[in-house]
Parts: sequence; C-alpha cells; structure tokens
Amino acid sequence: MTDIFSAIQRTAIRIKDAIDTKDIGYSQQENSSGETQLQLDIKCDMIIEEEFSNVASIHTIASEEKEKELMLHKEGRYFIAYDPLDGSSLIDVNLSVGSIFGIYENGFGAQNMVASCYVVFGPRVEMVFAHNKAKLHLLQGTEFEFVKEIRLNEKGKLNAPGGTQQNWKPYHKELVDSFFAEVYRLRYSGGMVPDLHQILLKGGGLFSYPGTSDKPDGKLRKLFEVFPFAFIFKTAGGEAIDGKKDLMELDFAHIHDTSPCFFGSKYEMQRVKEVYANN
Ligand code: FDP
Ligand code: ZN
Repeated sequence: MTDIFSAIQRTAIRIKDAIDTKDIGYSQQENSSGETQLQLDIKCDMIIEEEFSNVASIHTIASEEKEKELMLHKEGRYFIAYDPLDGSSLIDVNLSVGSIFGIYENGFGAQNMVASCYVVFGPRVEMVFAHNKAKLHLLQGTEFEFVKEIRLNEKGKLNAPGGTQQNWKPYHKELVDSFFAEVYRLRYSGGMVPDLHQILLKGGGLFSYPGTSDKPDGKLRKLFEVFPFAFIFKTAGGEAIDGKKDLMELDFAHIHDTSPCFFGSKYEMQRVKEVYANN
C-alpha cells in the first residue's frame, strides 16, 4: 500500500500546481452525472491516471470523470475509485476543493475497502489517509509530514446540511433544526471534502446529504465520495449511515450510483437513526 500512498502524494503535488496555474474555463464535455467538466477536472483526472499507471499493484481505476472503469495492471490487487477534483464548482470563487480516493481490494464495493484517503486544497494542502487509523498529513515543500491521528468526540458542534431545502422531507428539516436548536453552528461551503474535513478536525458534528423529492438517492456518489468518507469517519471513531443502515453495508449496482448519507459523531448519528427509523 506504500506505493499507492506515495503515488497519491505525487498526484496531490501535481494537482496543487494545476490548480495554481491552469485555466479554469469549462470544457465542451459532460461527465457521467451530466455535469459540464472544467478543463481542470479533466487535467486532474489525467494526472491521477498517469501516476496510477506506474503502480503495478493497481488493477483497475474508476474515476468520477470517466464513464467506465479502466484496467491498468492485470496482476494488481487494488481497485481505486477516485474523484479527482471534488467541489470543482468552487474553484472560480477560490474556496477549498479536494481529491478523494477509495482503495478496494479484489474489486469495488464497500465490503472490499481496505483504505481511504482525501486531499484538501485550501490555504494549505492537507491529506488524510485512513487504514488502521485516520492520520492527518501536511504538505511542507515537496513532502507530506505526519501531523496527528484524527479522533472524533462523542458529540460535536457543527451542522452541515446539504441538498435543496425546498425538496427536503419535513422530518429531515425537523432533524436539521433540532441541532440548530441545540446551538450547533452552520458550516457548509458546498465542497464535500472541506466540509467533512472541518467536522473531522473540529471533533465532530453532522454532515447530511439526504434523499430529496427531486433526488431520492441523494447526490453523492457511493464509490468515489460516500464509501471513502464512511471508512474515514468510522476509522476516526465516528459513524456513517444512509439514515438507517451503516453506509459500509450498502451494495452498488453501477460505479456512478449515489446514496443519501450522514456522517458525524455518535451523538448526532443516534438522533438521525431515531428520526429516520420512524419514517
Ligand atoms: P460538486 O458538485 O461541486 O463537485 O461532488 C458533489 C459536490 O460538489 C460535493 O462536493 C458537495 O458536498 C455537493 O456536491 C454540494 O451539493 P449542493 O450544491 O447540492 O449542496
Ligand atoms: Zn465530487
């Protein structure tokens, strides 16, 4: 796995450079979810594909920006699903974005996940890699230095509610409001990576992206976004559910499938389960 960890570090340094220097205009292409790709989305996808092509232990990759999976090395064991530039719609306003990597063994699927990683491109570049523990690293020059292990508290103070409020179910609105009534603070940038990174580093809270009337299965993608963060939250002592079930127990049918998702510390997840159990 060290070779994969090193390859991700190289991609992070190259993506950081691309964010700093490349044109951010729209391309003429759409990705599999029907979103118009930025030239930068395509560039970052290419960087990751290039770096992973040099790692013999990687069997197959699947990218949020590619329609289909791509086999790289027949003899490899690992299957990596990645979102090259999550939150790329925030690039033009200079908010933080990220890359997400789910590392699976012998095939994609939550049950096969063995490690997970994301990189946040903010004022500084940070990386969280979860295997047995969730560990924070900071880019200093050309090296990632270990900073600390991430552990969530039992209860947090932040509330990050995703999705269009008009399309929320009434009980979901009550759930979100119940945390504000307990003086949780609103924190939502619209970038999954920085929004979840904030909850992880501030000790806990709730990030929710529910099923809505227009998107019953939510927006966030299982293989590239939901499973990788579920693995990290669980490794850090938190929980990750779809409302009722542990996200890591979900199946997937297609690589671009989505799921409603809730991430946080134990206290908030207990409330989510209570509310969703009755609905
Ligand atoms: P984006 O479309 O900008 O890539 O990946 C999906 C995502 O961003 C997440 O990063 C983010 O959490 C979510 O969409 C935000 O969606 P809403 O605008 O519907 O809140
Ligand atoms: Zn994304």
